[in-house]
Amino acid sequence: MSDLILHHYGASPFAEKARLMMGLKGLAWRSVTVPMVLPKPDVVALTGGYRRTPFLQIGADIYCDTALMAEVLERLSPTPSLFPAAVAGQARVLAQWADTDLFWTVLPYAMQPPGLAALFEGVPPEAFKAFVADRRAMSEGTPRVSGPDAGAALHRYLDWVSDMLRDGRPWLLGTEPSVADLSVYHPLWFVSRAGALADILAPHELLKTWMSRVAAVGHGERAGKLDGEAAIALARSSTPQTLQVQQGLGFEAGERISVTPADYARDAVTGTLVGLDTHSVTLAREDERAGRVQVHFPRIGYMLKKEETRA
Ligand SMILES: N[C@@H](CCC(=O)N[C@@H](CS)C(=O)NCC(=O)O)C(=O)O
Repeated sequence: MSDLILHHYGASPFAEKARLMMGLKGLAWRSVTVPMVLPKPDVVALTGGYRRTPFLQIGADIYCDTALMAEVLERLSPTPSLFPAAVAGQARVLAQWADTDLFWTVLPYAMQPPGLAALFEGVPPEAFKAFVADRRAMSEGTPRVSGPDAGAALHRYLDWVSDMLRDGRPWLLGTEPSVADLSVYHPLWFVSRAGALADILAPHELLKTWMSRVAAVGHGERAGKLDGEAAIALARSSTPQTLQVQQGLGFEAGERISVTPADYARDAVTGTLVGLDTHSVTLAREDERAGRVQVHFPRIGYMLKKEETRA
């Protein structure tokens, strides 16, 4: 039975990136389908409040954000690598651009009326309304980009990515696939599902061939399904790993800390600091349902704050 449990839903682009990471490494994993909108009680029992999709569970350890998941999977299963040595730096930089700028260009582009009609085909109107309200609340305070502005940027971004492929290389950074391919792919996969708006991809033959190559990476082996309750029970019966807090990074082991995404869905997770280095931060928390769980975040993109210790 696989120890890797992916909490995700089918239509999530970042979840598609995570599924492809499993595919690239040929990993077996179990699947928990999470709701697309709040409330997410089973998610929160495990994460302590982080609501974004996907996250990875290994026993009582919960890994948030696909950037961290990539590093964790790489450690567990080094080959084939998501960060081939010759292009590791470029792969991380390109992946970060795709997960932020490209993704936040694609979203307002694909969420224009013809895209929404295709993406939400067959979804009851109440569920659609709930989705719109949920995402509005989730992205409160983040600047809104208009559809036409996003379309203009996307045209340029598609040219940029196509330019990378013009010398006939199979993957964006050369002869081997890397995390960059999966990160650039997932927003474009979302565009490809946006009905008539997917026509923006049409002139880009090299890009489309590359997209088929990435899609063929597949999702690894789906080794079964769990419901949220079973995943929580599994966390409860597991012991989290032992970690260290590196000195000199501004926080001490045992302090009560909150971790909040710096960009959107800014829900804070509060717990006891048990792990910290320049790569990641880990909080331990006691949950009524899940028991003692450790929630891990990448250090980049997450804000740490000392909280008052509870009396
Ligand atoms: N930086 C995060 C971004 C994840 C993200 O934004 N996921 C979207 C779905 S594609 C999300 O969480 N939407 C709200 C939700 O699912 O509740 C990552 O790499 O995992």
